[in-house]
Amino acid sequence: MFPSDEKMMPSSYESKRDFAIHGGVPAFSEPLHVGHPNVGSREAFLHRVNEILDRRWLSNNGPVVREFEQRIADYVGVKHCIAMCNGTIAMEIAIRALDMKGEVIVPSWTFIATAHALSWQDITPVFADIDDVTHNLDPTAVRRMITPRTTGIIGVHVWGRAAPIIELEAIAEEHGLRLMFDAAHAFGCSYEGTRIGAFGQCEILSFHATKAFNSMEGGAIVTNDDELAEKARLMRNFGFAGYDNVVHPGTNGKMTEICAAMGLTNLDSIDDFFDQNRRNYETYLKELSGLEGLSFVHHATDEESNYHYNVVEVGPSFGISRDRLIEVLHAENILARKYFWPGCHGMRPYKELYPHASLLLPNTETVGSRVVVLPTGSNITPGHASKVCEVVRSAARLRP
Ligand code: T4K
Repeated sequence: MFPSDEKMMPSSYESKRDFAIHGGVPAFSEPLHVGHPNVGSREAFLHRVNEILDRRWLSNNGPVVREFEQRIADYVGVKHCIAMCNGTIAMEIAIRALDMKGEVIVPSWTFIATAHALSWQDITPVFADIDDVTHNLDPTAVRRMITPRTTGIIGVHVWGRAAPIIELEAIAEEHGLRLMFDAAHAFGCSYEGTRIGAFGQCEILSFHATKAFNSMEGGAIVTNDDELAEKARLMRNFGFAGYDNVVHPGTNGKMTEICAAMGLTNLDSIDDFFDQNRRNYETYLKELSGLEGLSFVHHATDEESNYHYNVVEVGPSFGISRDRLIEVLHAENILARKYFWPGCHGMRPYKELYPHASLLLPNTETVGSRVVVLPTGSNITPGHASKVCEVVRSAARLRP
């Protein structure tokens, strides 16, 4: 099913150090992406699409969306999955359904959507610092940011590793705050043996094309709370509770049948996707460990993981700077990313709100200046990953 490793035998690249950035030939003729989509059986997908077209039911809670919701709820192990058109809308609806307002504490070290989902609804995202090893929220920093206006916390399971769930639950309980999780990275990951998706009052999933598991575009709210699920379902469809009867302010958050068909198709191949990701992760880990100045952000070994993010930190003792390494990798057609540099607090809408936020976010600042995310996915083999490692090792010997 996957491209053969043989096509990507180790080259003499390292010994020659013929960097494309210096006019040499790129290590890869085609770009290697961080988010190249995983695609399951084409036949199964097209079969589903034909059925959808025959049925002429394309959206508005159709049968494929309902099947998809059931399969996701079963997979995650929750009572309810409310499928949405994307993860951002799912988060906006969850925030509103939970009646968050005023200030909500989030990490700055997350994709901008987490902060935007709040500010889009006139709620102030208050950024708390992260743990510099896991890159997840630091509970002590969260406590420091609580004010009388705080109504909630959104924890993010960054890179698929669980946020400090127990500690955040304790803080939420102590201060009477709502708690939800942004699990956009963590589909298929677990925390103390329980699949992520079942924690807090609800969790948000993203099935964007670039995720380990995708429905092209898509997202969901997953929860065990019946009332919240019902409210979110109404809000997803303009607040309609039947013909001519609107009972909530709402929006259009509906998933299409075609997206659900893609989701069902990919769900059938999910073990293959995660296995391939794990093999790539293990290759990166083995071949880059011990390289001076470079450290790996590990996936939890005692938990389930989708192994979708291969994250390294480039420290001061690495041969070249993080940004120079990215330049070298891009020149070699390895489209590594600096996700989420410079952090939400460094992006214009929030920088203007909190010009001095960096003083309160020292770990976010340090991590943000060091992270490089390396390519993976079902069209990248351990052979490719190995060659990427050769480039990284050679780049370490370049001088600024
Ligand atoms: N919370 C968190 C923590 C998130 O990470 C995200 C989304 C959300 C919430 C919101 O969920 P959604 O509303 O998106 O469902 C991507 C995604 O657009 C975004 O979904 C994702 N996080 C974020 C981390 O990454 P970009 O800016 O990296 O996309 P782009 O176009 O640069 O693509 C990335 C790489 O993938 C490129 O090398 C090209 C390649 N690619 C991309 C697409 C879409 C392909 O090869 N094929 C494709 O179809 O944002």
